[in-house]
Amino acid sequence: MTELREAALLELAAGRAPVELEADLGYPGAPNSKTAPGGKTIRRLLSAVDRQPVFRDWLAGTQVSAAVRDILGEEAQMSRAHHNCVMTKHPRHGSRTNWHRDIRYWSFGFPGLVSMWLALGSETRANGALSFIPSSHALDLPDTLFDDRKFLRLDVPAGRELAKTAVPVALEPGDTVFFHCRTLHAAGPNLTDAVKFSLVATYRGVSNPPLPGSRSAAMPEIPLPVAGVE
Ligand SMILES: O=C(O)CCC(=O)C(=O)O
Repeated sequence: MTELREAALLELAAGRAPVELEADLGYPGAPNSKTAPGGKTIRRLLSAVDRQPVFRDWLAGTQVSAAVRDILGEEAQMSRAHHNCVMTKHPRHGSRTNWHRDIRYWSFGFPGLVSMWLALGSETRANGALSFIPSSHALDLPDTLFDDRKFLRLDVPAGRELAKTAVPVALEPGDTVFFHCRTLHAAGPNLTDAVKFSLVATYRGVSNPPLPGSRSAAMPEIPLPVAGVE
């Protein structure tokens, strides 16, 4: 954990591309533009797996592989195209993320992927921890319940009722959450004065490749160690 955290701090200080800025996303609370105050605030240090060996060792290592295999029920690969980042949430300019499903812009044979979120420090309501809507991966929700960016609409009663069932998940450093790519989740802003760091990745089973030609297929994936030869 110390090595992972130190690597994350180094990478943020260096700010090397590829990064995604809060201003790129434009979520609630983000700076309006790259030239506005806080406009260069980093939201994601992308390509985590190609930044520091310690990230790759964790993200495609035996511990995570075993958990992912258990969850997916088959051998798995890590996507380079989705998540694969150190997610940072900054005080002041770090934005809120409204209710969404990770699969919303991804293209795979079927929606059976799992995301992994490793807390590199404490995650609490105060610094923008995640909340989840339990069992929402199994709900067949109409498109009309989502806005044009595929966030759950809270201006309709059904959306508000669903959001009431949310469970906030406080994490200690080293706690890891695995969640279904259809599970609705959200996170608030960071009201503390320290940056929050999380290492985030997504995995798919070998039977579920990305659709050819899609953004999901645009980068080579990373096969995880297989059972028995770890
Ligand atoms: O930390 C956050 O704001 C949540 C990020 C998130 O859910 C996502 O990028 O899918």
